[in-house]
Amino acid sequence: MASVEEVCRFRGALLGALVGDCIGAVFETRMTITVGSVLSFLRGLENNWKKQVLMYTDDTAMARSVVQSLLTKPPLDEKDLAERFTAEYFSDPDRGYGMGVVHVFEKLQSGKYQSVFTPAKEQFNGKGSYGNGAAMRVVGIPLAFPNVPDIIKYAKISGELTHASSLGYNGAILLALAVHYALQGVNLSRESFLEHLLSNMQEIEGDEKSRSDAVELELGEFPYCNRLKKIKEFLDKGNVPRCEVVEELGHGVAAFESVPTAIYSFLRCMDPVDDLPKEMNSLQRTVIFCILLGGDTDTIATMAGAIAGAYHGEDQVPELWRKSSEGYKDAEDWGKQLWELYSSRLPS
Ligand code: F2R
Ligand code: MG
Ligand code: MG
Ligand code: MG
Repeated sequence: MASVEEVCRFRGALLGALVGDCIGAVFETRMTITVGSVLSFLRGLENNWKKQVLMYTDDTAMARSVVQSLLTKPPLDEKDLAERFTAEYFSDPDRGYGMGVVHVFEKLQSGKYQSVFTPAKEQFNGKGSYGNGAAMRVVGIPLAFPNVPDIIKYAKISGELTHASSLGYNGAILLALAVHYALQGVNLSRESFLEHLLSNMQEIEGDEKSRSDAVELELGEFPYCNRLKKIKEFLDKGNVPRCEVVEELGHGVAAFESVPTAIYSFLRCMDPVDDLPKEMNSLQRTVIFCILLGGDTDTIATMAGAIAGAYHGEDQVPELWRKSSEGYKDAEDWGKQLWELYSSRLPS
């Protein structure tokens, strides 16, 4: 792969995540969203550009902290990352953070970052959060580390700062691996992409904590693997109605009800979608498809946008979407810097 093409994928991942969050946030928590309302909103951007900036939410605020920490304190300094999350939250708390995670920031700050994993372990009566907050911000990890063991290790550590339930950090690992495989582009078929994820997750979900956390929540063992199998079934079936996608894969704030949905949306939108304009590219379709599912639209769209951007590259992020999104220049700059870091870690 030529270096220009590689940089384009790294920028694509960060920009895809950014536009997914910024556009998805407009529709967050709505349950019924029509194609007409999303297209009309997007057309309105043309008239409003420069007047109205689409603000990013907690998803991007935290993803930015991960990227900045990876770039300045390699390979990953958990104390630095905890401090960045907390400083960012207290400097700008109105970005739509999860209800539980703010207690982690309060305890991290009052505990002076002495034991950075403890506050997350105390969440939800000691069970830890299974929210999608660890996954929504993880995109920087697969852009900084080229090999699977490092991605698993650092996605888990970065997740555990706020999400001690294995359902929370395993969602982050799954999303990070999806971005990693997406960076291969067309060199990897849709089938191989899913097979790689399934094989990695079988090992990850086989550990004792993953098994017991899943059973305790009555999800059954191997919840992510089972959802990856459902994704394959849906893709084989073809045109699965959106209501069935929501019914089976979810659109909620839990990682297990949103990370698989984002992966499905990316894979589904490689092909045209019946009720979306034919001229739209795959990344545009992916972001809009996620929004049309309703529920946690910013987070599902940011996760799917990251995968789609890594696969299709920044050229598929429309200029108007990019320039309407707060902080897009940082995403462009950091994409290049992460590519340099990633390349420096490739075996010579
Ligand atoms: N918070 C939101 N959206 C709500 C509406 C925001 C609105 N626009 C506004 O501005 O006010 N979105 C953001 O939160 C999600 C990420 O959350 P995160 O970081 O995982 O937080 P938390 O608090 O740890 O978990 C989220 C919720 O999940 C439930 N939950 C998690 N673990 C649980 C457990 N063990 N037992 C029971 N419930 C658990 C709780 O309801 C948590 O509050 C993203 O959507 C982001 O965009
Ligand atoms: Mg958000
Ligand atoms: Mg939490
Ligand atoms: Mg959200």
